[in-house]
Amino acid sequence: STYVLDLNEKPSEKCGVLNVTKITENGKKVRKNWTSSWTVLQGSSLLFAKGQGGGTSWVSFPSASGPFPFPSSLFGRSSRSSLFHLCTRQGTELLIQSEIDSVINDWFRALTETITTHAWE
Ligand code: I3S
Repeated sequence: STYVLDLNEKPSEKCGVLNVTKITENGKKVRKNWTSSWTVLQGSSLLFAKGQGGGTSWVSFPSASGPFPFPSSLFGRSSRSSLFHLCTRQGTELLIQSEIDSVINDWFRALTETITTHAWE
């Protein structure tokens, strides 16, 4: 689904560039397609920019539901390090990765907080 981002609505909690791929969509396994994407965490939505400039649209993953799997569940999912696995209630699973350990650790912390905060919404 597309989410129209109103930047005046609320300041974003976090933004930056991450490598992202879906591994499952609506419960079905899909082929990985790693892309580097401008990513914004706002409220309970995680937004990935598609396209650039005036043509930017946003792919939203609202209602991300925890708990995050333990790192061991990443075994066999990717040869990349510094990544984590995010599941949404809609049955979409993403792998989120950065070359920089501290970057991925910060995102993991921010998303864990978001999921905890919005768990009962
Ligand atoms: O789980 P896989 O199949 O080892 O994932 C790799 C593939 O998705 C590959 O694409 P092709 O199947 O089109 O070759 C990607 O280029 C790789 O990046 C994937 O492996 P990593 O370990 O980077 O997630």
